[in-house]
Amino acid sequence: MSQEYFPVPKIEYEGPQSRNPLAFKHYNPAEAIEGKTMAEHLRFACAWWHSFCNGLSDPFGVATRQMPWDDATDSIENALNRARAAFEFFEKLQLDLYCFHDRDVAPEGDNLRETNRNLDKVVAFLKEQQERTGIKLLWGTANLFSHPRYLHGAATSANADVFAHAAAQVKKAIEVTQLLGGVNYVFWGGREGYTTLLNTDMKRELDHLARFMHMAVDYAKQIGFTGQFLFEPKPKEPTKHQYDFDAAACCNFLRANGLEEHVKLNIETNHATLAGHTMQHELEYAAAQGMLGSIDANRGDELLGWDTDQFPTDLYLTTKVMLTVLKYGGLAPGGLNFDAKVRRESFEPVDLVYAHIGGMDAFARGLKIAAAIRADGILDQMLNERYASWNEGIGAQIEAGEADFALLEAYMLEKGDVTPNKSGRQELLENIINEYL
Ligand code: XUL
Ligand code: CO
Repeated sequence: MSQEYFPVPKIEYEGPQSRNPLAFKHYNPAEAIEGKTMAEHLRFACAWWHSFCNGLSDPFGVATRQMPWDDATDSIENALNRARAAFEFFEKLQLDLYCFHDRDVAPEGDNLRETNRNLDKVVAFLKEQQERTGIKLLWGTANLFSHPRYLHGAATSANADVFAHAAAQVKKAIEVTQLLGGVNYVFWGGREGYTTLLNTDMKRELDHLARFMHMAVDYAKQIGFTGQFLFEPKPKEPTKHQYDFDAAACCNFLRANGLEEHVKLNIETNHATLAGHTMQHELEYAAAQGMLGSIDANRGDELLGWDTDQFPTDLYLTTKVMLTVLKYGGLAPGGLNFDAKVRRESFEPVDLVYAHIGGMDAFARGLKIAAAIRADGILDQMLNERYASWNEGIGAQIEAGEADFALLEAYMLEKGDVTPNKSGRQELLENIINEYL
């Protein structure tokens, strides 16, 4: 038997009464809610980079994490061991899906040809492991930000050769995502943004980014890749200003460049809060535009102003996320990818197990609570009542496009003034949510 990297048994559902820290208390994959299983609703995915590559160094200190699968070399054997650890982890945690960047799974070589060969070797192993376990790829992506060649960005670099290298890298990343049956492909900005406008031609850079994404869409079509493309908003980090700032900026960019038919959004909690929004705001905005594709599930820290990528454990947050997800009919082919890492002080392999159990249980509870609130119907009822004036009379006429300014003036001259407003009832609504937590 190959080496065991995570010293835990398979994590099973034991129910809310269990005191076993190595069990799910709420995530019961086969349990049906609103006609689908929990596994189908939640579509949990593991993020390869944080889980198996990130040693947890920070600007003040070196890596602390024990990673017994990693010999700190750039060898293929090391990459394969990392993959063995990953699949052991997915199986033990009942994670049906995973996500990766090309450079997470295979080392960069001396040139692009060698790098692609490295990737092919590891991807063949990943395919075998997927076939052995039934675990699938939620999305693939390309790392266009770690290597020094990308210091000015990739598709928005001032250097055309960098654009070309990034294009070649994304071409290959789409190919391996297709080979592994990935159902989405993600574009996160990386260093697509700027630090000072003094050296930046913003218009030119935005045009280049659009051209780049069109090339990806065209290539996918050419090779028959049918996965969903996703654009991931983030307002800052690593650059001062990222072009993919928030859901609204991303929707505008996609529409302005004729990409809205081909690309949806991957919304991440900590990116939403860095942009000064709540996660639910970003989800509602994207979904209302028909652009909600997938979720990177994590959270920030309310006292820290950077991307802490913590595991989500706040039930209020997961409940609100699941209320929006259920309202818009679910996430598939998207999913809930834990784009999260353990704290630098939590350096043992078992900490990654606790982290995922916590995140999965928090979302399972959020799902159950959201479904109970929906079954009760009180929130919907109060919302409908608040907008009741639009259901008939002048409101219905406006919504149907049957009114103009002259008609509304005549209506109001006749009426004299508006009917009194109703209370917004925010405090009562917040009390109602708390009753279900
Ligand atoms: C960075 C981030 C990325 C993307 C994939 O903040 O979220 O990991 O999700 O490139
Ligand atoms: Co992310």
